Amino acid sequence: MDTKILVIGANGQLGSVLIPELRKKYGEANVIASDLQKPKQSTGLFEVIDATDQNKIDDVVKAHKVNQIYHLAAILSAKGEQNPLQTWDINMKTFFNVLEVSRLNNVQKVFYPSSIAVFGDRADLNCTTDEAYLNPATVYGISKAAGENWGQYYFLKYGLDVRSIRYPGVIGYQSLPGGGTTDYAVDIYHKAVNGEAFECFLKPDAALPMIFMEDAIRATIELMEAPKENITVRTSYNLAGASFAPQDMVEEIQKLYPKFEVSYAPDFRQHIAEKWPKKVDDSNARIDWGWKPKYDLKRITSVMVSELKKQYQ
Ligand code: AKB
Repeated sequence: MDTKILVIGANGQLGSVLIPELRKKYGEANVIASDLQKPKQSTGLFEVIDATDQNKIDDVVKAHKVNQIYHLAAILSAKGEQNPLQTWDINMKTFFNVLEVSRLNNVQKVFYPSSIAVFGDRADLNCTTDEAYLNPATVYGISKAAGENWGQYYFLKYGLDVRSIRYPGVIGYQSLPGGGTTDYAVDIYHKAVNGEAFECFLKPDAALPMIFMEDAIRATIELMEAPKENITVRTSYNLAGASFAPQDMVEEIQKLYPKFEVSYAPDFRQHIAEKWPKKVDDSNARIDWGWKPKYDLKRITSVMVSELKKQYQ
């Protein structure tokens, strides 16, 4: 049977890069992008889906004989704090809809993105393991921790093959993040390349786990392609790329732009960052499906700068 993939939340930071990769791998006709609106430059199959509408997801899954769903739609950590109850409703409702439609239509695999936001100050934040205690401090983190457990529940109760990664902050030149605590790590490169000063909303030493987009996309596809019997973690896998603080990025960028000016004005996002891991232990991902990152801060900086220079020329 052909793989038929539906990506929900395809216009977001991750989705817009994942879609072309999936199409390269599985064929243009086998990957359906969906989101609240069709993007202007959209090519390939696209369906307008509001993921709070279970019937709409169900119609699309039936019409295209979808057998894999990547559910990327969510309100992120910083934006989520502006309206906690709405964030909970949207993040949970959309995932329940995906789980139910998948169960009722015998969808084979579901991908659910979780986050380092599931952790809190009761975990060892210096090197956080998969099994560390979860006491998230944001509504986004609470919804992701609940979602991980619901994914595991559907696996245990109905045999639905739900797979999940706890993403660190994702850094890429192709798309912009929206509403996260780690967003500064993309914005900083845009400012540097444009010759603008940068004001950072975290403290200079606020170290967080980060990952380069290429690594994040490769990890996602590798996890989804791993043999089912290798998947021992049915909540969510920690995934490490590189860990660093704003001051480390600034140092690296200033090697290329010595005049790059940075000031610090920590806001509520600093409080969120303080309760997140500085570094995660991703041993299970390495053992179970062979995960290994390729990009450290130096390499991320070099690719970000050279790609953004082309964009801004
Ligand atoms: C955020 O900052 O909210 C996200 C995340 C780490 O899940 N990038």
